[in-house]
Amino acid sequence: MIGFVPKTHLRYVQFKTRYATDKTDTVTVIEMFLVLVVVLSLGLAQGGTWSNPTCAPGRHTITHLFEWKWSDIAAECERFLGPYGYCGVQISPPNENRVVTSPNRPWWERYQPVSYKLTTRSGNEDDFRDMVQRCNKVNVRVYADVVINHMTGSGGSGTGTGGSHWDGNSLSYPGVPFSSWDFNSGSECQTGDGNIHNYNDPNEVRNCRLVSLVDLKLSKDYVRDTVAGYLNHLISLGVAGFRVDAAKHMWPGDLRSVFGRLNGLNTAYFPSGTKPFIYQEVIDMGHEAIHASEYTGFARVTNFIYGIKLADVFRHRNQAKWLRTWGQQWGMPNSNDVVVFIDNHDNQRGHGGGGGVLTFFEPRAYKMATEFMLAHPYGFTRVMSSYKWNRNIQGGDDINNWQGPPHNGDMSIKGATIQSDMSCGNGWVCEHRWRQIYNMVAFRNVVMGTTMANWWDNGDYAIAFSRGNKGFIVINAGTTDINVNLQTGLPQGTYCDVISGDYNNGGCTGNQVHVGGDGHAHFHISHSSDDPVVAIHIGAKKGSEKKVTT
Ligand code: QV4
Ligand code: CA
Repeated sequence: MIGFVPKTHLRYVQFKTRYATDKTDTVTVIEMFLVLVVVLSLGLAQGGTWSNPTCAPGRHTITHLFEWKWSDIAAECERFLGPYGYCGVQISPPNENRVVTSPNRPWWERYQPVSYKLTTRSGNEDDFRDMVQRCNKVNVRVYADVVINHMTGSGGSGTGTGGSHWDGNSLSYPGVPFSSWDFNSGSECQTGDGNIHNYNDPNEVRNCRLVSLVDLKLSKDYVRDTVAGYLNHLISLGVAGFRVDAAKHMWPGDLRSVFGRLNGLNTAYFPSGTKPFIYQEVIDMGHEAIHASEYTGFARVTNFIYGIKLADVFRHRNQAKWLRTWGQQWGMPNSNDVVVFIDNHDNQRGHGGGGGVLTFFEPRAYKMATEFMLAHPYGFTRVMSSYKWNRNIQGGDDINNWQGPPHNGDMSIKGATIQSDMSCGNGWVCEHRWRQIYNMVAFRNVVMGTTMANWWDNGDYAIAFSRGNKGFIVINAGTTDINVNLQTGLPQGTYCDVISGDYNNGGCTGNQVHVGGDGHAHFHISHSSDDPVVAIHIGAKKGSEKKVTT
C-alpha cells in the first residue's frame, strides 16, 4: 500500500529521521520549517498533487468504455478488467444531458450538460453506485469524464435525460441551478457572436463559447463551489479521478481553484487523504497560443501528438528506427505529466484535433501501434474501446460521425454481449478485449519500473527493445522479413509469445521463444504476417507457477 502514501509525506519522514539521528540537538524550528518548504516544493515539481494515477497496486492502464451502460461496465470489471489486470475504466459523462433528436441521439449530446443529476442513457444514480462499488471490489477504478466548461448549446430549450428543464436562450438551468449570472457574457468575451474563432487569443478560447456551448463563469465562487460539489458527489460514490473535458477552454487558475475544493477519495476503497487522479483534455499540437505546459505540474494532460506521430510511423511515413528516442525528445511533455493513447472518441471520427490517427478500422497497424505504446515506458496509457458506426467519408468528412451507440428501438443503449471467442457482440468493438492488446496490458504491469534497454533496429521499420530484464518486444513494421538473433536481456528459458497466443496453465497457446543462457533469442518475423510482432515477458515464462496479470 506504500504506493498510496503521498510522496511529499514519505520524503518528510525520511528527512525527519536523518535529522533525528545526525543532529537532533542543533535542529531549530526555522530549519524544520525550511526543510518542509523545500520538501513540499520538490513534491509539486515532481508531478504534483493530482497527477498520480490512483490505480490499485500493480495495475497501470485504463480503457475508455465509450458510451457503455453502467450495468455493463460493472459486469465487465468483474469478468474481464479485474482478472486481466486493467487499472480502471474511463466512463462517458455521468451527468444529465440535453436530449438531441436531430440527428437522433448522437453521442455528442452527452457533452451538453443540463444538470449534475446522475441520470443518462448509461443509467441512473443507483446503477452508477452499483458500478463503482463492484468495480472497486475487483480493484478496477472508475474515472469520470466531467464536462464543467459549459452547459448546452445556446438557443433552444427542453427537458434533459434526468427530467430537468433547461433554456439555452435565457441561460436557465434550474436542475443545478445556474442562471444567466453564472455564464461568461459580453464583458468577458468580445467576439461579435460570443463564439470562439481565434485560437491564438487565449482570452477568447477561455471566455467565449466553444461551438456555441454556453460558457460557465468559473471565476465566480458560486460556480466553482457548484462544480466542485458535483465532483465531490462522484468522489463520495467512490470514483478514483476525472478526465476534465475542454480544459483548454478554462483558465488554469480556475481549474486549480476547483480542484483545491475536492475531498480526498472515499476511504472505503482508498487510504485516507488520497487525491483524485486528474487528467485534463488540452489539445496542444504546438501551433496555438495555449500550451499544455500551462496545465502540467498540478495535474496531467492528454497528449494528442502521441497518436498522430505513431500513425505516421505505422503508416510508413516515418521510419520506426527513430522511435529509439520516443518521448520527451519528440517535443512531448514529461512522461509523468501525460495520459497517452492511439485514438480517442473524438479523433477516431474526425472530431477534436481531427483525423489521421489509427483506429480499429485499420486493425493491423492499430494493434502494432498499441503494442508499441504498452511496451514503451512513456506516459500513463489509455486503451480506446469503441462501437461500430457506418463510417461514410464524403469529401474528406465522415457524414455519419455523429452516430450514437448501438441502441434498441426506443433508443436505449444496447448491452455489450460477450461471444464464445471472448469478443463483443451487438456492435461493440471492444479493442480492450483483443488478445494482442490485453496481453500487452499485462506485459506493462510486469515490466513497470524498468527502463528501455537492448534497443535494436534494422535501420528501417523493424525495431526491438527490452524493458530491463523483464520483457522484450520485436516489431516488424516494414516490407521485408526479419530473421535475426537478438539480445533480449531476459533470463534463460522458454517464453510464450503473448501476441500469437496466451500463457495458460504453465503452457503457451501460441508461439514459443527460447532464450539462451547468454540472453539471446532468434526471431523470424514475416513482413506479411497479420501480427508482425513478438512479445515475451517473465510473467509468461513456460513452467512458471501461475499466470501473472497484476
Ligand atoms: C453548431 C455549430 C456552431 C453553431 C451551433 C448553433 O458548430 O458554430 O453556433 O451549432 O446551434 C455539437 C455539434 C455542433 C454544435 C454544438 C452546439 O456537433 O455542430 O454547434 O453541438 O449545439 C462534442 C462534439 C461536438 C459537439 C459537442 C457538444 O465533438 O461536435 O458539438 O460535443 O455536443 C476542440 C476543443 C476540445 C473538444 C474538441 C471537440 O478544444 O475541447 O474541439 N473536445 C471535447 C470533447 C468533445 C466535446 C467537447 C469537448 C465539448 O472531447 O467530445 O465535443 O464538450 O478541439
Ligand atoms: Ca470557458
